Amino acid sequence: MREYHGSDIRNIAVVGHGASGKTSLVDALAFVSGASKRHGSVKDGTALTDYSDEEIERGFSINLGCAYAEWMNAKINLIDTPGFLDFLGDAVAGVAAADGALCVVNASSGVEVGTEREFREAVKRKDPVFFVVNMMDKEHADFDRVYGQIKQKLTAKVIPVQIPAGRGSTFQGVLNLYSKKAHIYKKGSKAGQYDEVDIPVEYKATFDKYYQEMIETVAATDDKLLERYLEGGEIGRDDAVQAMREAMKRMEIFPLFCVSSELNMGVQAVLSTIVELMPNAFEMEETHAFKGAEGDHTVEIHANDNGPFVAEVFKTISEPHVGDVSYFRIYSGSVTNGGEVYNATRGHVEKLNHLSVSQGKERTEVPVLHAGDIGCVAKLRNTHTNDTLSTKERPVRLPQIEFPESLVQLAVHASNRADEEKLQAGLHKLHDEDPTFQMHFNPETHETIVSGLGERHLEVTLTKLRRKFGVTAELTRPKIAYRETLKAKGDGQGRHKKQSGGRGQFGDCWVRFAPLARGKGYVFDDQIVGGSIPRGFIPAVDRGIQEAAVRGIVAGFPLVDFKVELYDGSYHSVDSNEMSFKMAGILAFKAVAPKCRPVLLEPLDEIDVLSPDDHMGDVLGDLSSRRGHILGTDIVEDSTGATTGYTHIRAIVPQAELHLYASTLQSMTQGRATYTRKFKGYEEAPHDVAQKVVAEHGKQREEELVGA
Ligand SMILES: Nc1nc2c(ncn2[C@@H]2O[C@H](COP(=O)(O)OP(=O)(O)OP(=O)(O)O)[C@@H](O)[C@H]2O)c(=O)[nH]1
Ligand SMILES: [Mg+2]
Repeated sequence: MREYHGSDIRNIAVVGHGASGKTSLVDALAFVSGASKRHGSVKDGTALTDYSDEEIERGFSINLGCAYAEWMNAKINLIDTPGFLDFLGDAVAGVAAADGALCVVNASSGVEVGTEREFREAVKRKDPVFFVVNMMDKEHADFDRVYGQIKQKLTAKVIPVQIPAGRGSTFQGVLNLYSKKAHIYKKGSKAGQYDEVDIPVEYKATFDKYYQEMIETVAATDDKLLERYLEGGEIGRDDAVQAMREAMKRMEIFPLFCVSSELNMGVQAVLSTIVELMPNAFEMEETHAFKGAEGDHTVEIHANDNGPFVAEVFKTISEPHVGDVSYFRIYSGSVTNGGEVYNATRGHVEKLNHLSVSQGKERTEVPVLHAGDIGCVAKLRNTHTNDTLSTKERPVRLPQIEFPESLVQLAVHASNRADEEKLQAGLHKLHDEDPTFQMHFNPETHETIVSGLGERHLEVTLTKLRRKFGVTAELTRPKIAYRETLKAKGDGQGRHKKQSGGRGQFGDCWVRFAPLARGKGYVFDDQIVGGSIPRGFIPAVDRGIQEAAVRGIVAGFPLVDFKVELYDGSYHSVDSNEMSFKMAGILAFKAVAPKCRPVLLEPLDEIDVLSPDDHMGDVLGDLSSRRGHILGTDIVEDSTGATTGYTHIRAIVPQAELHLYASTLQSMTQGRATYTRKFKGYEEAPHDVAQKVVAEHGKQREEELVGA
């Protein structure tokens, strides 16, 4: 491969709903350009960017994949992203590493949840986007309908530039509004060979209608062109391309194309469009405002080859027999094969041995890579996703990619108890590879909790765990960390006396218990006067009570928020010792706590749901069926004060009712609502809930005893 500089590089993220044909399109683009020798297929498991075992087995993308095409003297880096929202993290990373996005829409199913979600990701980053209606060869393909949906649901600024000639089984080519030519594909051609002809008469009327619309839209973005247009002048191809290119950077135009990736039809025009309309790798410097941190001050990073080297790792994939492969985007400077760089995020030097570019799973070693390019390297010592690589002389840290929050939580257990340690190590590695997969240990329930973007995300992660680390594990519903507390005062005695042959044991204490406010924990108040219990034994009573409190009384959960007053007791000058007084404390707890109206406390989360207004009713209704308490709603406005069609709903909901809430919310709102949650505190559980927990816990206790 020849050496490319940023002005000849385009970095494009391919986004869209699941199964819209993104992976197939990336394969077609690389193949038609000649950069990839065979036309792979998702169905056969040979697509360029779906090469992991998990992807081949399931037939959809899980990891982002990098490929490239060389076209019109430019190198197009293509980042294929997964469409399923469970793997949104990789779509976000792909968009972050690119300078523009190509949003793929299925010609028969139209705009779907993932289309909307991923289009929004690209818009959020202020990158130019163009749409491609794919699968024009399929039954029920309907370009006009999809165009209408994009206009209505995504952006009114969409404008067709390439329209289909025929559809479904009669789809035979594309009409290009710029060149005013038709590409009619040769029947049976595998590589998308076509004849370039004048617009066939049967399409003339449609062509004229779309042409008029496009030229008016383009003219309206540029004062000079508009003037010329209004005076009846002609707007040539080059002028139209130039104006559209600039308008795209300002997000004033989103062009629309159509293709069939499977038949390689319309694909050449997409390649040319990427080169002609998308910004080169230097152009988005201003929009992305490359600023990084050096120590505690901010430094500007300029997109050129002469500056110091700065790159960001946007993806890590651990591959069998290879180890971790880090994919990075270079923002400034150049780097040579075998060169040393400095990981400023972690503070150590890394050597870039076998510096490569990747065409799917094939990696080709290159002598040098320049600013704006995307490269990869295997086996870095200690570098992870979101780390910045720079130089020792100028150790810069770039702002990190903001990954979506992981809200679906499940407990994980190794199927074989002996594998518990391997499980922990494996889960840590998987987190390094995928920041949206997280884990933590809940000391209260003694469970390892994994969180991700969806159930499927967690299932796939466990499949990886089995393949890579040989550990089989299961996912279960996490245990809820209930607690207990007291609702009334009470007092009584704990007396421990044992006489067995030699030296006896004796400890005796009198205590008063009283409830405390939520969150106050445990307070021990020593009121002993006159030495009825010697000073040295008092902490032992305290310890005994605390030990007993951890095991609770209602259903075996820790008892909290209560005060203990130790006000009297007695001792024996020979038989009393610390152990005896600790026992006395335990006995006092057992005697007094049950008299103080003990109750079950349940943990509550405060959640904030961002819901589309047309689903507000469903979301609110569902929250109340989950025993949610609505705190308030806030209409979301944009910067001009106009409504956005979204409302924040704030509510307090018991954790026990939030199991897999993210999935329900997604299906209830076609994936348009999102939510965040944070722990709020504990409240008394309603009677029926407490009864259920007590019954459940009793059963578990029995099982534990039988198993022991
Ligand atoms: N008929 C027809 N089928 C297509 C075309 N493009 C893709 N397909 C098929 O549609 C299915 C989905 O294609 P993919 O390329 O995997 O879609 P994707 O958008 O990458 O899907 P995710 O990775 O799940 O987001 C596959 O079975 C493809 O063979 C096309 O142009 N025409
Ligand atoms: Mg895919």
